[in-house]
Amino acid sequence: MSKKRVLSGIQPTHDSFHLGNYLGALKQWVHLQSDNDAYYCVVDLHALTVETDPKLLQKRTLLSAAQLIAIGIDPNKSTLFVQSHVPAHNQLAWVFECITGFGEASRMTQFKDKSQKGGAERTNVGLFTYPILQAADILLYQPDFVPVGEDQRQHVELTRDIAERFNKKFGKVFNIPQAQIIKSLAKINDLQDPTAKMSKSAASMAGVIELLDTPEATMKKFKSSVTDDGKEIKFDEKAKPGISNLLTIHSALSGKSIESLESQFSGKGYGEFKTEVAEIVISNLEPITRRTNELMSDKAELIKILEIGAQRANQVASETLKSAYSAIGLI
Ligand code: ATP
Ligand code: LTN
Repeated sequence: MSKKRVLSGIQPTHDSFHLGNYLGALKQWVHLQSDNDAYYCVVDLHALTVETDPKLLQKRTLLSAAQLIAIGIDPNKSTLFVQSHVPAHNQLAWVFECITGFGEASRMTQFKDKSQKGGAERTNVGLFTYPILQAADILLYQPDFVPVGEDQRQHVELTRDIAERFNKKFGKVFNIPQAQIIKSLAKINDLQDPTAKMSKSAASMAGVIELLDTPEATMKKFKSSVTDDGKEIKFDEKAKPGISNLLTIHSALSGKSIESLESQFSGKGYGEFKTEVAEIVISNLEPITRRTNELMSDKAELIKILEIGAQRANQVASETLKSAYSAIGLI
């Protein structure tokens, strides 16, 4: 049986990915590359919707690619590339913009949220057409599945609608992909506010564990994580959101079940438990940081890896673009 194709993307909007990205999504990417034909893209064009300093964007694009390799995305198994290295993304996005309704795009909740938060002043047209560029990212590679978090379900639905509309009007060019909503075995919450998800856009980074944090910083964040009432190490999201979050993190990294952790820590105090969770996180992150730094210390080599990825991506993408252009009447 031929391999299924998967495609996903992540924005280089921060220096470091966080534990929520890693345990909730990126570990799944690593897992998926073994049995599938995987395409993973650092979506730098999407990151332009947020105002960034050019030097910082360059650095973050490389850091994102380096972290993906460091967590185990193997550029020999997966096609790892940077979105702006494949011009077909913009070229197809224009075609899609011309077959997407204004009302349809206006209904995207991510656009509504972000434009409301930023206000009219900071809302650019790119933020509005963002999901259409995402549809091009996806459909160019004819994937079967798009592994994403729940928040991206609506964008994948729009992608399917665009593909179906195009195929119906102009003949079948696109495979209709399915969203593979990553049921985060691990939904990781903020260590300072364990009722909110760990997020890059949190007001304070004190409860956000970044993959590239130093061991000291990680230890400090765990030690000062919020403490619930009572003394017992028990999983109870309502009564003990803080401890439950730490149990989830431990379990996701150690592979031990929550029940076995509860009995392992029975009779032990919060302090000892927090330290042990911090230690397991540190020992998992240490090789990731080391490998990321190694890759960043030889940027020429890293760029070479990304160029090879871009070549492979360009081959597939330019074929699809050619079919789409021809179907719609561009000579
Ligand atoms: P923002 O809060 O700015 O939207 P984010 O930190 O949520 O950013 P994204 O770039 O939206 O990160 O997410 C990348 C991937 O990581 C998505 O697939 C998302 O579902 C997953 N993810 C993000 N945060 C968590 C979390 N706390 N727990 C589990 N998965 C997460
Ligand atoms: N919008 C996504 C990132 C993204 C993406 C994609 C995901 C851009 N293009 C294509 C999957 C497939 C996000 O914010 N997580």
